[in-house]
Amino acid sequence: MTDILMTGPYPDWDMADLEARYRIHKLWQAEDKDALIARHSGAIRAIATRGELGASAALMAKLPKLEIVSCYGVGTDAIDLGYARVNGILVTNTPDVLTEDVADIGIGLLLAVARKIPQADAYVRDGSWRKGNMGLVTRVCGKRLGIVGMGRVGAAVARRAAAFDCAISYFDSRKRDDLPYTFVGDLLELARNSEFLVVTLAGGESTKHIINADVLAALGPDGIVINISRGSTVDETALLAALESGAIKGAGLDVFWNEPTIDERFLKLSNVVLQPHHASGTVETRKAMGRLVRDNLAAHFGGQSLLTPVA
Ligand code: 8YV
Repeated sequence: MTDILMTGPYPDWDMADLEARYRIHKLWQAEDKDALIARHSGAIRAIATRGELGASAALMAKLPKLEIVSCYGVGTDAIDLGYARVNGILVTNTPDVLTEDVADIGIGLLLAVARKIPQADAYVRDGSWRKGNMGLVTRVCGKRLGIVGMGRVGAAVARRAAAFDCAISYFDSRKRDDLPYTFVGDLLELARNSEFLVVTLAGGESTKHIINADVLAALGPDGIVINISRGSTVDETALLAALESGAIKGAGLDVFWNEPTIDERFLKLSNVVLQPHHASGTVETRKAMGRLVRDNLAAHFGGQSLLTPVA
């Protein structure tokens, strides 16, 4: 049996299949992780990881027989791709299958923040409604929506926002000639001309803190930020200051800098809607993600081409 190191759990339906085919070493359950790795380092040929957990160079370096890292997630920012490339370690991820669900949450968070859906729910439950009507909220349809990062998820958010009659502009490292939305090469200009910013960029050094104090100031006091990418893309110190001072109106956040131990200041804010990094967390998408991880591993160990290799 082939030995696989798993950094975190998958749903039962994936675990059952993986455990039937491979010898699985569960890093997250090990009291002494180094001891587990040392015991099996000569046998482990694959790492099955999750987007947020990734695989560091330090971990891969401890596994001399490592051939492949298969990631349950599209984002590979937590995997040291440079180390993998230099050492001939293949990497796979789960693109496409999660795009639509992540985009749904982008729009869902925008509606939740602008229309104050959680507050409205609480208003009904706690009896406030019997004493009078709730205050008015912010419209979403027809507004100017800026998308930061026009990849698969960005395009899926744009398709949904178009159905809300939003005027859609986007910032990216390149213009997408295949899409009808307005390209803005300057992020500050995009923020200045948008009422809502939806961040869908990949994580990593090149996008770290790209949403900074200047961008938030340019978005202004009527602006709402939605982050469905990685916590690293937003300067959280600047975001928290802007939310606390009213320099922006609100934020909808699925991802955070220090997950899952997020900055407690977020919990005190009434102008945010928070999600536990769960944008792809539907049964349908997670089944497809798990299948892709397992199919990539089966393809590799069966001598076939990978389904979704990371370049
Ligand atoms: C998952 C993700 O929540 O795809 C990604 O990059 O971050 C998410 O879809 C995560 O990978 C599941 O562990």
